[in-house]
Amino acid sequence: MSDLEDELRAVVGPAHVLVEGDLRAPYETDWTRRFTGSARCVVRPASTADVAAVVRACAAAGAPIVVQGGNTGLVGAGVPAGGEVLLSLTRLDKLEPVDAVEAQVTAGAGVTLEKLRAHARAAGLDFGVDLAARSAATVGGMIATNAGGIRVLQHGSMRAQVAGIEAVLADGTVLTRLTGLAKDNTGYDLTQLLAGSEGTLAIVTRARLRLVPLLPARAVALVAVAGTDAALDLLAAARAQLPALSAAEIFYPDGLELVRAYAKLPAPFADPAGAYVVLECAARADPTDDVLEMLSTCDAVEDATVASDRAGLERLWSYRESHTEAISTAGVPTKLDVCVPLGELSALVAQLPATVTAVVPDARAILFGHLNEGNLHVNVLGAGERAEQVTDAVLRLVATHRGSISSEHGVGRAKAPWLSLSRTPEEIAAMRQIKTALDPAGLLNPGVLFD
Ligand code: 2HG
Ligand code: ZN
Repeated sequence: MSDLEDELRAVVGPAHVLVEGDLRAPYETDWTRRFTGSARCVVRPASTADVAAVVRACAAAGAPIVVQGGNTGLVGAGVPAGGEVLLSLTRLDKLEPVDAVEAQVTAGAGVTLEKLRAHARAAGLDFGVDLAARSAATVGGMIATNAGGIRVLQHGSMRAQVAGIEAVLADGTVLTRLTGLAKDNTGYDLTQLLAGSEGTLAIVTRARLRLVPLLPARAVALVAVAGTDAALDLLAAARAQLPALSAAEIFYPDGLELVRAYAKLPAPFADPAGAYVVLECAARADPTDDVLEMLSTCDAVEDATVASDRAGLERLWSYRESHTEAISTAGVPTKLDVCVPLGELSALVAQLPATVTAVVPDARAILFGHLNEGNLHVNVLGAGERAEQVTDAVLRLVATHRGSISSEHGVGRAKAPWLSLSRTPEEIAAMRQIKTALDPAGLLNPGVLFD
């Protein structure tokens, strides 16, 4: 094996440089099975110093790098296109003690969301971002993609939780800014620049994260409504009347059918509905009465079921959270993650099925997502070889509704050809200048973000 692999072995130890195909394989295909490519080798550093040494060695050899966290990304940004050194950061899993006065914690890039959350909760606090892939998704990947999830309504997305960052630049330089000062106007905010940069500007190795109050009392309502317009009426009522509102999600009958078959769940209501909304309130005292009162006065509600005990919460959430897995069991989906102003959502939902079948008559689009942000996950089953044409048709439709072609999953490789539907030529040129300034040789995540 070449000099570079030997150098990498000297940095991380021979056991953590994987060159054989079967050892590399789990890192080379994404969760959806749609994106796959072979890496030159997989390297698993255990510290920031290791990452810096690995990057220096790769830079000297001119070897491109693809960075991977929990490999739960959905836009092909964390798997190789072909021939890169794959840097897996899951061994950077150190969690420092919670700072209860600042309500902050420093976490390694490889810490999973589930571990971070348990750590925060053990200290009487909580983490503000939550998403279905919590057992595998990592802090570094969530920062790199500016992950969203089900609590954006209450706490904002990942970037809002990041108070500081440590990262390795493309030449191996380490930037460390982990103090987490509440006010700090001393020039460019490099932390926020890296959040959402999809591993194209630097490699996040540690982060200083904000924590939020732990709200132990929760009430969840699964609500049947006539369709998207009624769901928006319900959302408006919930936003106006429920200060403790922490999540507002939507799904439709075809998604429900897949989820019921996959998760063996009963029909939630006696009669089918046009759409289903999950509302959650989180507070220090049981918010159930407030939820019931809002539901009883909102005309959009056709039927509803409410739970506040742990098993009931999990059961109602599973109708929404099982969508991704249920869809993947039915086939390899073309995943689109779009967002439109709420005033455009109904029209988009109405137009999507015909937009998809105009390209592939047998394909179908399963829609679900984060109602509060107008963020729809459009999962197309049956697109086959025409996935690109379906993507093109849907993303162009979204652009006509003044929407974003990627609401929370990022651009990755999957959406890079369509970036200009969401960003102006001037913005893209400025973004490219930043990329060139920080990674002149284009070694970090080539092909991600920019086509
Ligand atoms: C979710 O909201 C995730 O559940 C995954 O963002 C969405 O599978 C998807 O398309
Ligand atoms: Zn989502």
